[in-house]
Amino acid sequence: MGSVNCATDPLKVVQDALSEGVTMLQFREKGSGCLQGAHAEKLARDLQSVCAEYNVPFIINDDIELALKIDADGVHIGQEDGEPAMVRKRIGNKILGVSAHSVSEAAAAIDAGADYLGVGPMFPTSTKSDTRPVSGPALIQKMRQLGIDHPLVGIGGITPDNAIEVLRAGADGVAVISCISSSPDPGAAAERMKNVLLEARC
Ligand code: 3NM
Repeated sequence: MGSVNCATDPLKVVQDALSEGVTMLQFREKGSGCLQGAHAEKLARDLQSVCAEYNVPFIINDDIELALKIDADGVHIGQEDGEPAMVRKRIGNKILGVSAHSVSEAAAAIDAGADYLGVGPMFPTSTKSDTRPVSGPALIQKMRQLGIDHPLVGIGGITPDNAIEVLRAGADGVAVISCISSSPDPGAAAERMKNVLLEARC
């Protein structure tokens, strides 16, 4: 999430989401009206502190310099954000997540040292304008069938109503922005998602 995704105060959104069981946070300060420079850094540090309270890993999207500066737990990069192998070198043993939209992108990211892959878009989303065509959960299923056993997280348009399809396809988890951050009650939204995921696991 980033500040532009939030219907209410981003810190409160994250506090509520973490208190209801969100297990990892990625700071993604992007889009029109997003915070820049020192303002973005301040929000990152504040969110990092909240994550620390909940013992939840705090990852930064794209901005490797910021991740190193504030000693975040990791970095997430897209296919256009540089070579995963170079990023791995720069961040040492911090968590490295890479977005993958095909089996070949997934295999290359794993070879380069990715710890987990974000696979999407699972469903149509209006949160990110430059997404690839919707792949659907079938892409995750295909990755599993072809022997990819790395942690996979589905992303894009995921809600409590469709999350189960993503898990059934073989994902280890789901990544969401708007479903929680744009909700008038982010805590309730996170709780609903958690319950669906726990049920699916059973
Ligand atoms: N990456 P929401 S889709 C950040 O397909 C992002 O790689 C995607 O937001 C990808 O949960 C996406 O609101 C947007 O749909 C996710």
